[in-house]
Amino acid sequence: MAFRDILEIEVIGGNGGDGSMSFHRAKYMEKGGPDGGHGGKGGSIILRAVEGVESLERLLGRRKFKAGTGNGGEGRLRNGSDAEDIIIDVPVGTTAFDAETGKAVADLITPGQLKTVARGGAGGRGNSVFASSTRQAPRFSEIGVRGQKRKLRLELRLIADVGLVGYPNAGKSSLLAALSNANPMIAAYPFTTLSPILGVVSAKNDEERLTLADIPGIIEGASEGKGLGLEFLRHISRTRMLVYVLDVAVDPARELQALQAELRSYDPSLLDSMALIALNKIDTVEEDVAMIAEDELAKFGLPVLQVSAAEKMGLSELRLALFELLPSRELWAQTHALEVESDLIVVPALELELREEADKDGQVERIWMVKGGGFEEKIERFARHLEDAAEYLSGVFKRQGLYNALKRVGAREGDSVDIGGLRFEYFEDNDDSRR
Ligand SMILES: Nc1nc2c(ncn2[C@@H]2O[C@H](COP(=O)(O)OP(=O)(O)OP(=O)(O)O)[C@@H](O)[C@H]2O)c(=O)[nH]1
Ligand SMILES: [Mg+2]
Repeated sequence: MAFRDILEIEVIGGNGGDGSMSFHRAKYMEKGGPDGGHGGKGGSIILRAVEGVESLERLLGRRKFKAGTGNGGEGRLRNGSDAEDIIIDVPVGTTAFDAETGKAVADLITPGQLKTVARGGAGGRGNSVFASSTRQAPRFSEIGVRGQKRKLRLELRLIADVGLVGYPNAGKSSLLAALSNANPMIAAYPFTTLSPILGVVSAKNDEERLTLADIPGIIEGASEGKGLGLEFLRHISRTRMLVYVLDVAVDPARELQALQAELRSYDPSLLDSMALIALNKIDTVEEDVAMIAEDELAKFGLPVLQVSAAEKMGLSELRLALFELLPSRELWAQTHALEVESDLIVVPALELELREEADKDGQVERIWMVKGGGFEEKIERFARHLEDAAEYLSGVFKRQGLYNALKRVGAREGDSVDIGGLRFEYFEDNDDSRR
């Protein structure tokens, strides 16, 4: 079975339903008031972290997720219903990146955590809301906002609680086998373990559990591609605690120093993780040799535990230390969670550019091209009844400060304003009431 842990998917939020343009009809009434209801919200695509899934494999076969469109509003003030959100379950430890920008969109590290990755569009408003004393029969309504659409790169990093790191042959797999339910391959030659393996460790009382990850051995020069390289460190970059497994008989202090240098070159924050040293294979040396090694290792400032995976020595102390020292998920997340994109909708910055065009009589017409500021989107929403909505829109633009902004860059009475191809006449904003 291939271990798929990087996957690209496409997520498409549903469009909002359109607002309705309708007028009340009743017997004996010539013309009733506007009664168009609002459109419902489009469905969003949401990622949810679930425990107990170890690969993204589950998602295979389906690469595209599209949420439904909100229902349209109707007359008699009937609002369209919202479309349902689509929830995609992914394993705890999944990070989603925007495939185009490379930015992190979601970092799911605790079970049950949710993150919207493609927003459904808001529903359009019906014509009833646009009625005012001066506009009693608005002949326009909004269309729904388009849903967000993008490609995501999902990356799964095993979120084991504890990661075993060490040189090849140090006895990592032997320790995993001795402490957990896992059955890794163990052999007296380096690079026996070729891909990460997880095991579940139970506390003595059997109430608490933690997961332990065994990864291929690391050697000096791994950051330059020696051995199996550092690729597998990705899997322990999200563990909350490291156990350095060292063979007591082969200069453990030197090995630890080399290991830490490799880890540092991959990701310096790995060295800030909670860690302890399992000084392994103590059955192979005299007691004083182990004591000297332990003293030497003391300078690293980490707890040292003497163990023998083969002879099952010191294992209950090691197990106890794991449960005692493991930082809580919440505490860990405070310092290690990736910075992800916020849920706020970002309005692109307003850009104003003056264009001068000669008309057929040789008169120069000044046109202000407007980009950003959310104005084009605003117009798009009235695409169905642009002419009828023009006066309303002009008022909105004024309230949102467009004309003031134009004035600051030198707009004059008689200039035109072009927003997404639609032309308005610029007028001086003499309204002092809002100062
Ligand atoms: N005497 C003794 N031998 C051990 C002990 N722990 C592991 N070994 C032996 O050391 C050898 C390597 O053990 P592994 O557990 O495969 O080592 P590893 O660190 O997983 O090695 P790689 O997967 O190659 O990185 C095997 O022959 C084990 O039986 C121990 O505590 N005492
Ligand atoms: Mg191994």
